Amino acid sequence: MGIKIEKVVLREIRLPLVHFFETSFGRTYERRILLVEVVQDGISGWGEVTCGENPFYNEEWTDAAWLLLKHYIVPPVLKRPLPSADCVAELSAHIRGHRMARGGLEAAVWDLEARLKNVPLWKHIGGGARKEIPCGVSIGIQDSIPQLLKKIETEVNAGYQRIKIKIKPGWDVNVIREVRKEFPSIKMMADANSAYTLADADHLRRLDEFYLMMIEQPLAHDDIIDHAQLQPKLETPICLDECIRSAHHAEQAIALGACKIINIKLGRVGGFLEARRVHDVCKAAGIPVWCGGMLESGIGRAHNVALSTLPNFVLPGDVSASKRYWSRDIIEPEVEVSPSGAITVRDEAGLGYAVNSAYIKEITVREETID
Ligand code: OSB
Ligand code: MG
Repeated sequence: MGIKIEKVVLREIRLPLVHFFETSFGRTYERRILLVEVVQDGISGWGEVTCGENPFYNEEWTDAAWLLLKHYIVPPVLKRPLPSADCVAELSAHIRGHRMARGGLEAAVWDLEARLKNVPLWKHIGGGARKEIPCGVSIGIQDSIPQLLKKIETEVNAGYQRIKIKIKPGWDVNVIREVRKEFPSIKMMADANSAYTLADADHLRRLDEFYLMMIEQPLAHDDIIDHAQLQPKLETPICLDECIRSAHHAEQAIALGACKIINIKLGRVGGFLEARRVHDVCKAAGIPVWCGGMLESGIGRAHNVALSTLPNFVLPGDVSASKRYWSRDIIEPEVEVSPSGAITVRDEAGLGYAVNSAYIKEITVREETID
């Protein structure tokens, strides 16, 4: 069965976060999310561009992604027979960077194809290794340590299987020590979002005594080689996030010993085709992976659930319940997490969740149809 997309609708929605989210590169109160709807024969596939509001996590941001989609990414796929969703990534492969913008469209076409075939997206991408997705949470930098301890307690009581704490210089060893004192046996990790340099190696080594599962992306966003220098100096395994934008980067990082774990984000690598390639490279090398998050709305969250059913997603990811982020999500039902800290995979076709178009309409601040 071929695909022939009649039109693509771009929408920007505004969604205020229930609680601000702070990383080493800044604080977010409200998300500006681009949704991509691809339509064929009256059936819609949905994608989400997972970039931030500012070009701080990587080079992408909401306004740039809109222009990229409109001028470069959407036109080549329109009104043209495509053998399968597998072929979409290639049509924008000449674009440097901007993988989240590319991935937003690519994921929408995977959803569309799954719906046309009437199969769940997880099955369509070759997943299905588990029906229960183990969940962790990512907790941002707080105004005080007591506030952080309180948040952690809430999430541990909710059943989440591991706690990730954002760190930056001045909010790291001192904070992790207090958390460990209070929670001696939880599975815990730290994410620095590139806030350190190799000159901080001795400082980062002080985290070893807290037996973290891993430290995520301590060094520069584009520097695999420095991570390869750092890893032998630490007992704590390094997990790469920002550095891994393709399967080739994963191969290089693994060959150099730059990490022992990789976080896969669907958008960061440009969609399902490349995410699966990264997954396969890691699996062959014995490197476990987990699914990262970008404060997604329900649509991106549903994609992440599907991705997390591939066999090598063996560690709890950052895919957690909708209600941690939004007072109301744009899908129905919302993503829910069980008291044992897992999301049950759904069997409906495509995303497995209904997209609430009426609510999306209410919170849309701009919309453009490309046909
Ligand atoms: O580095 O994993 C990250 C959020 C925005 C940008 C980067 C990151 C994050 C998170 C949040 O850690 C994960 C989530 O809860 O969606
Ligand atoms: Mg990260």
